Amino acid sequence: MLATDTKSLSEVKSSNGQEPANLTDGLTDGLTDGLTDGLTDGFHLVVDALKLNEVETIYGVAGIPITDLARLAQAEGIRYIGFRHEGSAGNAAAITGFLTRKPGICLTVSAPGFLNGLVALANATTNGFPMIQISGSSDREIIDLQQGDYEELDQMNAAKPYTKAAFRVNKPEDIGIGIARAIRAAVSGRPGGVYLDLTAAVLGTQFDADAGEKSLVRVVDPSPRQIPAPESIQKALDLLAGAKKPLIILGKGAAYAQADKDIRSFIEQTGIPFLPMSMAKGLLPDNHPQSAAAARSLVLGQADVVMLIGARLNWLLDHGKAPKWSATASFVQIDISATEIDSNRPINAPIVADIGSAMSALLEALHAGQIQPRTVWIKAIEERKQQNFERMAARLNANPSPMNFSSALRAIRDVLSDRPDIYVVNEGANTLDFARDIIDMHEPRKRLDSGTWGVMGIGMGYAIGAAVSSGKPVVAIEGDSAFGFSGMELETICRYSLPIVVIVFNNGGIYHGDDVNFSGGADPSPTTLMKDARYDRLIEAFGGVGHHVVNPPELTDALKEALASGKPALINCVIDPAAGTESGHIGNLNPTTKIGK
Ligand code: ADP
Ligand code: TPW
Ligand code: MG
Repeated sequence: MLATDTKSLSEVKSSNGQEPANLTDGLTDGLTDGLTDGLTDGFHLVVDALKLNEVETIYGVAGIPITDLARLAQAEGIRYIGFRHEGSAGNAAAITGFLTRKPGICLTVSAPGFLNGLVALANATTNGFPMIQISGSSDREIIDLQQGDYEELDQMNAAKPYTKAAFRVNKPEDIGIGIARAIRAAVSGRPGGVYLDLTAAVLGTQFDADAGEKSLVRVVDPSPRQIPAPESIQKALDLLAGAKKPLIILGKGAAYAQADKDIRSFIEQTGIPFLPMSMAKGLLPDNHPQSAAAARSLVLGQADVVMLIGARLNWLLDHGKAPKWSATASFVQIDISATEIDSNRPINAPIVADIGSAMSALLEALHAGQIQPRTVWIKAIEERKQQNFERMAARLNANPSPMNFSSALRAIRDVLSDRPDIYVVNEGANTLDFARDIIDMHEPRKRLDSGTWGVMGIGMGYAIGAAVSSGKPVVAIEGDSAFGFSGMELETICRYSLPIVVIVFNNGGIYHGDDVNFSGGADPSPTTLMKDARYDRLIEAFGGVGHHVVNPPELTDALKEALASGKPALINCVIDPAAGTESGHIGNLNPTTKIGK
């Protein structure tokens, strides 16, 4: 059914034999009267199924064939947040999944809208965030014969390689089971992105209301506990008990698990130093005495027994290999995904379980004094931390003009230090690396960043998802390049009047703003962005407040004012174009030509 959007709405209504007084009334009447008339349709069944499973928010971009679905969801009390690009809607859904442990929902139109959303869905899968992308699709028969339908694409099969699961609903009576399967696939085991294809025909088809209601499924216990084998707990404790230089690494799986109290308890009872991965910062406060973050290279290089809690040994941890790591270290790994074990390095004591169950089993089996890191280990870490704190303080307290990353971040850190409730979204290269090291987090799941892929473009989507799902303020610290990937969502932020402050670290480029065109021609270099761009003026176009700052006191004032207002704001923060380094802190991964440019 490829009627225009308004036509399809009136088709649904006319089935009730009533003219709605206005759109919203009509939709509400349509739902209840449809039932008394004995008829429902795919649109209504999708909304009913989502409501039955306590979906509170849909993030999307409207158009054929899902416009009425968005309208109906809104009319029925699901919050609908309309975006300017599906990538950002998808990112908002993904981060909502991470924060709430329920799948975030992204709604997209067929073919191009679907593909725009797919990057975010793939990113959710890569990061282990539960998300469902629901997309309308065109006529199956025409797609399969490639006869050139409006927005023709075999979406389900396109989605498969990038998702945890991909389903298509071909009959309205299967909507309930399709949504149930999508929810369960998204949140069970290692969470991930799930694609759910709804054909235009399924959405528009009318169906017996009683049978429709009976076809809906309320998912029971979608992410069941995965209890660890007792012997795996014992083995892990034995290994840790024999350690001289133990270390715990907390990853975003540990943050996702929401087992905050037990994780902290285990760390404090054992006295083991811990290192948080970037999105696990704040699980224990960054200023906790056992944090080894400021002695990272020392602890990675010297630990003899390492316990990974919800962290993969991927590139972010140098694959667990020498020279960054000791070649002789033994490993404990807690992960819900059995196939993660031994992925990069042999794991001596795997605990395949959900982290909540694993931590409580560990705490239960742990005897007082059983695990005791050697004093020399703790002292060595403490000394390295002090050295590094001093080095960092020197950089933070310098006051170069123009600002560099450290001096700007010092100002932000000081404003945020008494606002642990604020979410920090962060992307960029230098902007990401410096902010991760300088901005301390004090509460779990408050830092949201480029994650496993190091992807650009999550900024505004994550900020909107966090603000909408939590009702709390968000500060997004963005490289000027990073911001550009989702910058148009400033309009979305202003339209919904969300408490989001965007700080653009404007160094005029990808990595830095002083690169040259080796041809000697007039075009800017590949990494150069507009010099002296005024990003603050963008938000003013939508009624938000723009600030332009060139030194730390101005930045402090602007941020304080923006946070006090609770309104959308953007601070254009001028950073020395020469301050950044190529690829930030991962220049080692950047191949360069040795032959001359
Ligand atoms: P980081 O990037 O912070 O190091 P990763 O995303 O690489 O973290 O790793 C997270 C790991 O946590 C994944 O291997 C995932 O399977 C695991 N995980 C996610 N949720 C849970 C959970 N509830 N219980 C156990 N493991 C989990
Ligand atoms: C989807 C490649 C990594 S970091 C970056 C790009 C384009 C931008 C760095 O500049 P920025 O930060 O944000 O101004 P700063 O402080 O160093 O100047 N496309 C995608 N993802 C990635 N990671 C890239 C390109 C990249
Ligand atoms: Mg930049």
